[in-house]
Amino acid sequence: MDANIAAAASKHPKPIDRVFQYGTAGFRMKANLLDSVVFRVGLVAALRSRKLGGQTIGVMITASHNPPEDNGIKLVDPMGEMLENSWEAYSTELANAKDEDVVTVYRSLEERLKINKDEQARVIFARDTRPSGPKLVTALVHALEATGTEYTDYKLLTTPQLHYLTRCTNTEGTPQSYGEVSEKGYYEKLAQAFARAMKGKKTVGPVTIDCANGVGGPKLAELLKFLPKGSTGGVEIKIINDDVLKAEVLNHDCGADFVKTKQRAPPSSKAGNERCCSLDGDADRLIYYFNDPDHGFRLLDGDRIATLAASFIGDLAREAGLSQDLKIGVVQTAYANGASTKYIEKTLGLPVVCTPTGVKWLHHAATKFDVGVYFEANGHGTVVFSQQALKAFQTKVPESPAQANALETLRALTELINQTVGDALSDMLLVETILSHKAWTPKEWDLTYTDLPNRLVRVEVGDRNLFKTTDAERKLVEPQGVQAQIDALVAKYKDGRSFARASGTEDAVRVYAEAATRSEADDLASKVAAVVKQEGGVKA
Ligand code: G16
Repeated sequence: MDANIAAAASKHPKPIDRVFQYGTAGFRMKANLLDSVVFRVGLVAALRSRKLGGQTIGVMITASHNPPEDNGIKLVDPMGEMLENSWEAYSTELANAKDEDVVTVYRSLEERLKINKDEQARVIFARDTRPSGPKLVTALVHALEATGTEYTDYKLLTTPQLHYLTRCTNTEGTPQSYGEVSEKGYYEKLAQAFARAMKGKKTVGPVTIDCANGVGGPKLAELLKFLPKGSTGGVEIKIINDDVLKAEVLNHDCGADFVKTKQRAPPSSKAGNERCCSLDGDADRLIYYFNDPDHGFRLLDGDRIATLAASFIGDLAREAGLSQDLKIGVVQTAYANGASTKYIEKTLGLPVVCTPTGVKWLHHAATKFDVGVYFEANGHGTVVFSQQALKAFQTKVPESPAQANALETLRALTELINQTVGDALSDMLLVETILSHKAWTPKEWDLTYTDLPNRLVRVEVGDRNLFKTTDAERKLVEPQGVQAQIDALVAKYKDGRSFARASGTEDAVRVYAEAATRSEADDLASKVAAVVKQEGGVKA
């Protein structure tokens, strides 16, 4: 096998002088630099599967919200979660090995991690619609074949579909079975759960969905075939930005990242005051918005989806007589609007936990609750239910028809929500369900609390790795003295808050600022950005 790996590795040489790092969501960069990385991640996937007794590992080739010329790769653990943290370092180690050392590092990891050489490795994989995908798949397949790994190529999928299939594959035929192991099984599960959750309810008017010209477009079109039709229980969906043939339009002037960072609707969106939402390039993020006749563009971001879901599930748990038995909590990051955190703690009366950016951190923290609602402000998130919660929903004997209804809706939600990872399609159906139950237009949703004006700025610096944070990324420890400068700026603004952190998916530092007024938030953001720019070194 060593000779096979060495021969295959020689077809995928590492670019000299490049240092790779497993970031917020795997490896991401210009696609033309990724060939060797993908090959080596394939080797890691084989090792990980064998370490876990031959359980199936998922591999997703995508750069999500990044521009079309980028690509990326990430690994999915057997239950559909992000790769265990310690393995990120092993992936980075193998990705950076010299070409001639690939086999040695592979064997050394096998040795150090006490991996059984005879265990059969299993991997499933998929990719988004980027033109670089097929070539990268070839590199991945070379690694899987050189290591004798059994694999299934699911071709084009959204990232959350790949997470779903990974969990289904590993739980098939067990009491924890997560669903049928097929793309069709995914649509059927979501559609059936939606029909149950919507029983007797109806959505108000259509929802326009911007698919970022990514893989979410064709997959949403497929999902529509399975969704209930008609005025009761159905949802009228208008799809826009679903062109996957023109590579250059992916995430361009559209998509969840565009809407969130620019704080405006995609120029292609013609919707008036009705509900609109945007997915990102691999359909794991969701952002809602609408045009308020009185106040113009209104953004309903990940914080809003979290508060909507937490309040709805909290109400259902109360109606079902389960509120004493279940610990419900919300997980956010430093990007969460201060007003949302206050609303969750003070109005909803629920605890909030803050973690660093990256779904892996939020997901982990959410599993500490019976109902853990986690969303990043950028629209990436989901809800996870503990075994105790699932059992309670199944076994609680209702004492009234209202309790029976609440329990049935809770059970339907556990099926509707993709508990493996944030899933824009599943989250969209969740939001539609909740708005229908509450008979809310987006305006009523928007009125639950008032966001503090905020601004997110992307700052290109010489070396983003100079920026090191602590306290869930809310404070900089390096470069020295920069945090003091930020603190001094923040102190000048009413309700001011700001932080800077290196992106894990782009070569940039992100600066977030919020304050009592729009002009103050903008002013604070640009001043902090200027400090970051000045301290960020000069590009080599
Ligand atoms: C990925 C991660 C998210 C993260 C985002 C931006 O999203 O999965 O958790 O919020 O990157 O991360 P950063 O600020 O470090 O660049 P996606 O949708 O691009 O996969």
